[in-house]
Amino acid sequence: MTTAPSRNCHCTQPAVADALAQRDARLQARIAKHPCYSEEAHHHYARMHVAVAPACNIQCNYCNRKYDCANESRPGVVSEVLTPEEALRKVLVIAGKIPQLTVVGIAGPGDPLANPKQTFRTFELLAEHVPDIKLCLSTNGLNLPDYVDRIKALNIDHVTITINAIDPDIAVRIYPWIRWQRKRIYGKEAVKILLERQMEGLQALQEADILCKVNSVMIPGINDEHLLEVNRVIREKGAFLHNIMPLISAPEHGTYFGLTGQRGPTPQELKALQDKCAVGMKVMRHCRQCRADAIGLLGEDRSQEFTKQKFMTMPVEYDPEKRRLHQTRIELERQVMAQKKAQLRPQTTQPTPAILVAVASKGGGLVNQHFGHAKEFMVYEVDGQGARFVGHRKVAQYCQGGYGEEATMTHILQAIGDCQAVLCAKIGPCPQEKLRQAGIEPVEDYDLIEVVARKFYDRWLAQHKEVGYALQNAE
Ligand code: CLF
Ligand code: SF4
Repeated sequence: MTTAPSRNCHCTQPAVADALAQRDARLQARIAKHPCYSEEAHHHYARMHVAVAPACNIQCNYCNRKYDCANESRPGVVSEVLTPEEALRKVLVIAGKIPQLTVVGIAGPGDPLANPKQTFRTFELLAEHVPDIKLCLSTNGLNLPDYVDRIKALNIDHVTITINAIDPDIAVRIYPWIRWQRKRIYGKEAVKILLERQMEGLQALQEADILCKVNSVMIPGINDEHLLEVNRVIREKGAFLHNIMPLISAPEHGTYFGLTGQRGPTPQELKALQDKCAVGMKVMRHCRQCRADAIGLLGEDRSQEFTKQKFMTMPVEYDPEKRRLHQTRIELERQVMAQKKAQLRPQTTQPTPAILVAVASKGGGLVNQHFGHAKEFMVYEVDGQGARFVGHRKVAQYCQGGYGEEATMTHILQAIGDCQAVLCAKIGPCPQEKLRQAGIEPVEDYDLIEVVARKFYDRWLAQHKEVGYALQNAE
């Protein structure tokens, strides 16, 4: 049986397309200045964390309770705990000094929702006194279902849940116990409660129209393959973004995994899993596993400039109008950059080989940092279609004031050995030579990352075609 086309068909399809476009535009506006939820925004906007939440209600095997919550932080980092009033003062000081600060998050040092009094008092103060800043929260999820209404009422639009497993048999290898209804519960009984509560929380966020990012710590041999299943389930339940972070475990951190020799993934393993998960949903690759008192652009850590002793004596210069003007200038720059990027048409529709390049950048989406000053390199995958950010690699800074460069170069070569080039604003003759010896091309330039990457790729491809033709002829 054939069905006659609906008489509404032609007029409803554009309407549906319009509605979808409007929904996308609304979504885009919600994340446009959030450096974690938007990869593009992280080149321009800063976040800070206020460490007001010391206690935790679960134990993760990658966490040592002396340090910050490792669900968002690198293990081994200790942050100064603040009262809600101190946190407000800190934000007022820093919002004046860093006008591109758009987000304040609470991510520890324990679990924010295991410290609801301090967490929500802080959010209330911030909502009242710094209304132009977005609020953000990261939790293990155990207490989340109890607080979604309160989160919504405070207009907290971004919530992260760390979900490392959906299968209790796997989760039990990650979490030894939880504290639940005033009792400590161990083993499978504990993880079943935790996983149920995480799913319930995710569902409630979805119903409340709060954007949810899921963090997962990739632990090779325990949950690495299983994270594909986690990805599928959270996608179905409406999570907005999946942030798969590498386990960091070293014996000196004193964590269970560190002491038992559990390794973290290699950058290649992490990228392979992120690539698989990226097929069905947005994947975050620019996470820096920040401290619970992190400040600045992702990748720069200015927390030591604003210790409690320092910020308590600094003047409050918060000025919403100045901040608005500064951010307007950023948005104009972004528009210019977007136009420039739009002119970079794909070089070819034919598949061309993909290569990796390492980029030294201080932010702004530019190649604008000296090789010797970089503490991390951003890694881009480039092919005939364009350049895509795929991760970053922390390195020891090459310039050590004349000492120790040999050792730092060894470390840098280990970190970016799979890249074909380093794109940077300047590089001295000595490191240039060492990079070339390792088969990595040093490229000096100052422009949009995508522009410099494309110029290098075009040269690289032309050379490799020539080599390919020469080899073919030789045969
Ligand atoms: Fe902080 Fe987290 Fe909010 Fe960002 S961090 S609470 S969502 S404002 Fe960002 Fe830092 Fe990664 Fe977290 S880079 S650790 S994902
Ligand atoms: Fe540590 Fe965070 Fe896990 Fe609590 S939730 S045990 S603070 S990593």
